[in-house]
Order: sequence, then structure tokens, then C-alpha cells
Amino acid sequence: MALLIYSKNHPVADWGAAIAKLAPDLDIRLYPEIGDPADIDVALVWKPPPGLLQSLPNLKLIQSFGAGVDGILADPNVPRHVPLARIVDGRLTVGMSEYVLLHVLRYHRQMETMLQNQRNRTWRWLPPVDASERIIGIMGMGTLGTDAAKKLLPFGFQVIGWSRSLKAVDGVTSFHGDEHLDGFLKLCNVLVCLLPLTPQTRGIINRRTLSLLPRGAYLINAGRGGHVVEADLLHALDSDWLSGATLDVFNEEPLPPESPFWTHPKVTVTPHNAADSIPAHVAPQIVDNIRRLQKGQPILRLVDYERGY
Ligand code: NDP
Ligand code: OXD
Repeated sequence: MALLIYSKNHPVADWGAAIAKLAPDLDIRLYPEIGDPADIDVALVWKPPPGLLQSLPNLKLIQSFGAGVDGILADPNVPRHVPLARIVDGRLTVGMSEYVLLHVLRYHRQMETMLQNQRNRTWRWLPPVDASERIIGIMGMGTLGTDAAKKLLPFGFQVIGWSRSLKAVDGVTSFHGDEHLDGFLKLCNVLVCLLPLTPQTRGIINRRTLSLLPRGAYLINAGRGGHVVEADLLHALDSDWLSGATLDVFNEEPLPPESPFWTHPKVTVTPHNAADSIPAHVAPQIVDNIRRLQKGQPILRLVDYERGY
């Protein structure tokens, strides 16, 4: 069984080594050393060059390096008859919840203002706000959104979630579907985007939807850059509609040096590492899927091509 590994973002040699340790029998090929494309059974990829997957005539499984698969589905010629699996990993999930908690608490405890005051040697008492007065809205109540929502609850925040289907998560008010999006947004003091990027969610954070948030709301985007219309976000920040934003993902990555986000006083930029796939944590589930393929057993963590996630 031959496995091709392609990614510009991940250290592919480390990934190859982690997988080889668990499955020494695998014939692992690191792109561009494909050999005969007809040999390849499984492709482990992140943002593969368009046409790469289609050029592998005997491909039986596409395995994403990450939880999101938009970088794979961006190729119009992706062979949609081949099962596509994604990563669902407990440690990645914890990492994302840490990121969400960190930035919600930073906003909640007015940390940016305190840091500015420190830089100006200003001793100024800021009245505390009770967590129960803050409504944290999570767009995308899947693996990551649900975990973050549950971890926000013990702090006393009001937590609401928006997804395609109705959810029953104790303590979290569920909104679902396009018809309930506006009602959801109107409540969010902090909007956390943990959606997958699909044709339906591209550009979902735009001038109209931002204008529905209460004045002074804060945005945390760790979904994908394509969810945000960046010019509309800048307008919302500069017109003081939003109090700030934490952005982990961008339309163009790496974020180009000329991007206004780098130096915007209300923006925190992180380099798409809210939560990462780590080879030692994630290699076992990749090998498990390859073994399942060999034994003719169902592949786990499959993506639905129609839904796009
Ligand atoms: P899941 O597939 O588990 O969850 C996706 C959620 O989004 C589901 O609740 C789904 O609704 C909802 N959703 C999808 N489309 C719509 C829509 N049109 N309208 C309303 N809700 C919608 O994904 P994960 O939680 O595992 O990951 C989410 C995303 O997080 C990834 O796709 C990736 O883009 C991003 N990510 C970012 C990382 C980073 O480091 N910045 C790391 C890992 C992931 P329903 O439940 O009803 O189907
Ligand atoms: C992912 C990511 O999708 O890291 O896993 O963005």
C-alpha cells in the first residue's frame, strides 16, 4: 500500500516518520517523489496543487492533514468518488477551546485597555462586568464549537450557538439555519467563528451581518479567512462598531506584510495556529483509516462532499 504525502505547511518528513513508526510496511512517498502515480492508494494532503489528486488513477482514500477540508475541495477536479476523511482529534479540540477561552477572557477582562494603560503609566480602575452579562455566540457547533461552548459555561457566560441543524447542548441556546442567523447575531457580544468554509459560509461575516451585532461587539475568527469580507471588517472596526477582533485565519496566508491587520490597534493577529494537527497525536488515526481501507472496513471521519464539510 503506497501513501503519498503533500503539504507546504506541514513538516512532511516528520509526518512520514510518525506514520512509518506505526506502519513500517507502508510505502511512503513524499511529494514530489511520487514514482508511478498508479501506485498511490492513499493521499495525505493539505491544499494540494489542483489536479494532483486527479492524476492518481488508483487513489482509494484522501486523508486531510486537518479538520478543515476546504483546501482540498478548492480543487474543482478533486475525484469525488474517492472517500475523503478529515482529522477529529481531542488535543486539537482542546487547543481550539484554549484559544477561544483566552481571547474571550481577554475581551471580558478588558485586557487590551489595561495593557495600554500600563504602557502610558496610567493607574485606572475599570469597573468589572459580570460574565453573566456577556453573550458569547459560536458560529459552527460541530466538534470544535461544541467543546468551546461547554468550556465557556463554567465561567458564567451566556453561550449561544448557530449551526445548520438544531443542537441540544446543556446550557447553550441553539439557533439553526439561515432563517435564525440574524436573531443569533443580534445577541452576540462576542462572535466566535468556528465554521467550515463552504460555498454557503464564504463571506458570511460581512457588512450586513456585522451591523447586526450589538455595538461594541468583539469578533474571534478561527474558522477560515474566507468567512470574513476583510474590507467590511475593517470598516466595522474603524467606525467603532466593533471593539476589536482576534484573527487566526486570513484570505491570504501567510498574511502579506502590507495587510492593515498587522498594525491595526484593535486587531490581534495569530498565524493560523489556534489549534494544530501534531504528527504524534494524529498519525494513529491516519494509520487506522489506512488499515480499515486494507481490511475493507468503513473509513472514519468522512467528509460529505455535498455539504462540503
Ligand atoms: P465540524 O464539521 O465538526 O462542525 C462544523 C459546524 O459548522 C457544524 O455545527 C455545522 O452544522 C456548522 N455549519 C456548517 N455549515 C453551516 C451553515 N451553512 N450554516 C450553519 N452552520 C453550518 O467542524 P469542526 O468543528 O471540526 O471544525 C470547524 C472548522 O474549524 C474547520 O472546518 C476549519 O475551517 C476550522 N479549524 C481551524 C483551525 C485553526 O487552527 N484555525 C484548526 C482546526 C479547524 P451542523 O452541526 O448542523 O452540521
Ligand atoms: C485545520 C486547521 O483545519 O489547522 O485543522 O486549520
